[in-house]
Amino acid sequence: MSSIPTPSYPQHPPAGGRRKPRWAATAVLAAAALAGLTACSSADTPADQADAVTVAEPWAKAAEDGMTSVFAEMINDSGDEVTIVAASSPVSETTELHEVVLNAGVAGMQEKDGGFVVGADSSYLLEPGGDHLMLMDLIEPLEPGDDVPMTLTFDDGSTLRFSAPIRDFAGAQEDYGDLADHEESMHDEH
Ligand SMILES: [Cu+2]
Repeated sequence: MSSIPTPSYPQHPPAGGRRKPRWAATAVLAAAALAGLTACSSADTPADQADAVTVAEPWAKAAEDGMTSVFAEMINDSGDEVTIVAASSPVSETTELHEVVLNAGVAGMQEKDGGFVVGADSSYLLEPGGDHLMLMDLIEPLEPGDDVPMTLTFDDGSTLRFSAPIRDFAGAQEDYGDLADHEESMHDEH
């Protein structure tokens, strides 16, 4: 390890990758995760991802049973990217982070790979026809006028709670035409 071979292609020198190898970034992330786990008081951890995010204009689509969606704008006021990796609610058996994708021209839903990444000083919109929080296997009907308690979990382990008022929503029915298929396929996996 005392000598470094001369690069065969000096016109293509190794770029930033050599100075900041991938494992260094991983180590930093691991350290951040540990810090998040050991420091439980939010007052002591201003760097918590949850503390950087404000949830604006949340709402949930009214539903009798089955599955429905929660929408909001998530605003990141910090200079660092944050990632929402999970969500939960007491009104549903499971909650997933979904995106809408086209499969052979047909809109369908699937879990968002890697979660919802909110860039530094940016916002991330959850809206009908786009990304959303999917409440699956509702435990109780969601009636307009009530609120849905939601919890978001970030990849540093921090959590953010908010309430989503329930609204009737008649738009974007084309999205919900796929819900039956989606629900069936989800149940098939169980
Ligand atoms: Cu969905």
